[in-house]
Amino acid sequence: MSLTLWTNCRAATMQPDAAQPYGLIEQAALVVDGATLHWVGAEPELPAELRRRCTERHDAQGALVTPGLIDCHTHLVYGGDRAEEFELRLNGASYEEIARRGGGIASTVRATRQASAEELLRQSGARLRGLLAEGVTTLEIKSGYGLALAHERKALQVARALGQGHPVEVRTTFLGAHALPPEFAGAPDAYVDEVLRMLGLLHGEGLVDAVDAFCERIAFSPGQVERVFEAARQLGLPVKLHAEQLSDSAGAQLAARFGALSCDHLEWLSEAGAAAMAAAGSVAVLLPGAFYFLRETKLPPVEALRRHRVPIAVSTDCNPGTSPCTSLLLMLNMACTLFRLTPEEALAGVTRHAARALGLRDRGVLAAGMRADFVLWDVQRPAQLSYALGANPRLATVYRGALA
Ligand code: DI6
Ligand code: FE
Repeated sequence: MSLTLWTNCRAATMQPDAAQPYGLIEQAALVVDGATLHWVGAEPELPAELRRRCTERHDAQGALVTPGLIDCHTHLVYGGDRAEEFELRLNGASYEEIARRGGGIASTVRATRQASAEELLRQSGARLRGLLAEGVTTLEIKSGYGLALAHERKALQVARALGQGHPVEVRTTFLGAHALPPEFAGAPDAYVDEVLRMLGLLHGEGLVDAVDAFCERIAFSPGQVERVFEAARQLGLPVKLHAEQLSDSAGAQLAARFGALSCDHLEWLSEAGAAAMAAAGSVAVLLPGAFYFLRETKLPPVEALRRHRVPIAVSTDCNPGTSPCTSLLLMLNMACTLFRLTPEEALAGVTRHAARALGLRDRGVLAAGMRADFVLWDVQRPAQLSYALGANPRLATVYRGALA
């Protein structure tokens, strides 16, 4: 067994219930065994016998170490962009108006269908590398811009290929119920039938880790979402939901009934919705990039989430229409400035709670037995990660035990 020792660092372990904020350990040492953390603690407490067994040693030169960042909600794989729509909005059109006129998601669906797998891989790879440059080691990628079997398959295959070609673990989510494709205009229930058929086939091909839907006036009704969730349950797949982004449809309560991993957006979440999420153990994924980009004014009910002890995650929502963003560090800042999360809550939101939002129990904190995914930062204190706008103090990423 070959062990690797990292010393001369401060570690924000993000361990819950730790005595120090951020689970901070001064003068920390980490011992890595293959792809797993074997020991994490204060260096003076490192057993001499364990130190002797470390055949490889790294001096972190005073860096701050955090768990690898986890971006738990992205639509990273899509064709084209929506800069033109951005311009329209700045000339007075609203997001909902553009969507009703066949723009919005529908225009990205056209571009995504036109793009070959190679082209999608190229365009999405550039975005992925933006995230990796800031220390992301796990990310979720949703389909939902194909909206037809061949194109949903293509997007999910590209997502898998991105994971294979980069030092990152990609979790795929089938979001067939994202928007109504033109072929099914006026026939949403028939499209939901098609969503169920696609889900069965794509799951059979090993392309689906979870199932999501967009529950909204401009998308799918709670009744339609429920059919998708029933199908997911039959297949043993976890669900999550784009809920209460533009209005309150009680999507959170619906998702909670299916034990959802997370409910995402949540600007219009009610007290009852927060209570239902708490009872179901669902994570609240806040997406400040979309809030900012749409210039929303209705804030997610952070106080209610805290009161109900709903874990809060933070993510980019990387997508062409409402959050063309490949910076999770910027989202930390926005979660603090716009939503008033504390820097500690924000960092937990892209580590421990983001892992939970993906149903992953082997990462998101630095502790023995967890995956050896961690980031070395050139900062003194963890709050600097959410404080700066546009800085990238990452020094190095260790992914599954190896320098990435
Ligand atoms: N909510 C969003 O913010 C994105 N999808 C969703 O369900 C927007 C997608 C887009 O406009 O392309
Ligand atoms: Fe989204």
